Amino acid sequence: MLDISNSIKAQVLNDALPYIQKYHDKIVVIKYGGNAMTSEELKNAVMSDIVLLSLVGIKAVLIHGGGPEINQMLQKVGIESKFVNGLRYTDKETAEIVRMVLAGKVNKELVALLEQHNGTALGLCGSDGKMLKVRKMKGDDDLGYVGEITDVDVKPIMDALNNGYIPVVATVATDSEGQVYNINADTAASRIASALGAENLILMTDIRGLLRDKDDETSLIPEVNVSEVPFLVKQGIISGGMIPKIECCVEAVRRGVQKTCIIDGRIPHSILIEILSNEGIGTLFK
Ligand code: X2W
Repeated sequence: MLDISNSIKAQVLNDALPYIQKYHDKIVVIKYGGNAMTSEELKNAVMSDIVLLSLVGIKAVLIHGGGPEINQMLQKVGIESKFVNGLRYTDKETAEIVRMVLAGKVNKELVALLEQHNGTALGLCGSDGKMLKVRKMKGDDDLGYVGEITDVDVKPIMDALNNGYIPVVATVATDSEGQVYNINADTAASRIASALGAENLILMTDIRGLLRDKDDETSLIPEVNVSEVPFLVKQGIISGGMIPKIECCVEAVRRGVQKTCIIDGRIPHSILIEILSNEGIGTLFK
């Protein structure tokens, strides 16, 4: 524990005041990816940050992934994990396992952790209250039951927020025939943030943000205007797995989310640094 004097503690809190005021009553969507759920300690730090935001009057919505946990479960039952352009090939059996892991395990664990930090959380998935309408994703490759969101009904999330709950959303949904669809959590967070008219969308992952040189963590690009994105892709600075992630940021900004950022969930309390200070952390898209 860092030994800091009481006056510095008071100064830190006082410095946060303008940010608390700016975000008061505003919706902040936090996407917590499975790659950033590396230790219990980190998960606890993330949950306590979210409880703190909620207690100072910020309407925090937690959308989670859980890719590594799905991989583990598939391995246990002897199904091979297959990805096409970063999306999991999802047959009927895999879709059931994805629902079990995301909505059954990861979602309930995060809710329980928030409760342990004295937050009041409500776990939901895309099927609850018909929140996410999905159809089979179209494209060159057949990905099986990977869902594309056609509509978001924000009522279940708004009802939870207006009743003082922190909504925790697993990104699986069912179609009108009851077929389960697997939805990429970044894409879902982007669509949900837009539909909510969120002030901020934060994608928490296991990288510092967008790096000019992917092997050099000090080459972080702190801010990107979404109009520069095609140029950065052409230059190869945005490549591979970063392309779909950044597309989610661009989409959210285009659909009216003021600020979208990719931050490093491995840094303790990165959410608080991002929202309640002028430091910022990671890469901001606007
Ligand atoms: C993802 C859903 C979970 C997710 C999957 O099956 O892994 C698709 O790929 P992370 O931890 O945020 O990667 N869905 C279609 O996105 O989790």
